[in-house]
Amino acid sequence: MGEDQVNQPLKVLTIAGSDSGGAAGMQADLRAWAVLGVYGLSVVTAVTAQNSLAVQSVQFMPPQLVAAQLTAVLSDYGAAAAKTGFLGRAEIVETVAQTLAAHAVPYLVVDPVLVNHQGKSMFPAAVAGAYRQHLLPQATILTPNRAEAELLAGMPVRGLADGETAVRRLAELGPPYVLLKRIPAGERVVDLLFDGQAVRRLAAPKIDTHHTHGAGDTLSAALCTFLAAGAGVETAVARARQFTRQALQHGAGWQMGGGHGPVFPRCTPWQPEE
Ligand code: PXL
Repeated sequence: MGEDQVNQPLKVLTIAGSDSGGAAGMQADLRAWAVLGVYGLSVVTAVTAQNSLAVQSVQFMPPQLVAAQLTAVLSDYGAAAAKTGFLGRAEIVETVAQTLAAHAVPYLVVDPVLVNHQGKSMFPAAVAGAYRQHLLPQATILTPNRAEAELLAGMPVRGLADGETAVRRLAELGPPYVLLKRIPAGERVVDLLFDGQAVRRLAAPKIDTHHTHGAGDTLSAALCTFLAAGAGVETAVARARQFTRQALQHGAGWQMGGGHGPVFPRCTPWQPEE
């Protein structure tokens, strides 16, 4: 995928944090994009010092530097689609929303990184407020996990019935599509896709692994690619879920570090020419 008629690659943009451990954040996005054969632009919002056990330290970029990176790439390359990941500061969320609004990016995937994999809120409450007020009105699709949906919709999501209410509430904040990920349902996990009319239940078997670091990033990066390439949202979501499932299966066999290991999309190894 990725080459268009005028011989240039499909360009996609991530607005995300750096994960020194290489599992999540922009490293996950750029890796997914290399495997999918598209050209990744990357605006860094924060640098994290982290490994498989914990995020140990974070330094946020000044909002003006985030805006300068965005303007630099969008005024020259442009992007067929963009995604946001780790933004973490209300001022950064607002700056990203304002700067994106000044450029025509056809699709925006908002992966609201707000809660860590232990279910703890990562940032001050004002950050979720900034998403609601500034960024969600511009999103094509919002991809929260259960805890992030609870925070943004302001309601508990105990199961599928709550989830169906939450996706409708979230869509009222702006995004025409909402993908609420990973609601446990017996032996399966269910993603809910709301398209403004109906909620679709997308079930998959649980994959038995602790190595899920970067799964959400990989899913939203893949989704961004398929939207950029012109797939409809439903098809793009189906392909992104499949891509992520394969990356989870691939990473499940690895033991890297002492904790929560990475997902890793499968790719064909490079071969030297004969
Ligand atoms: O997986 C969410 C995520 C994204 N980006 C960065 C992160 C995390 C989770 O900790 O650190 C930089």
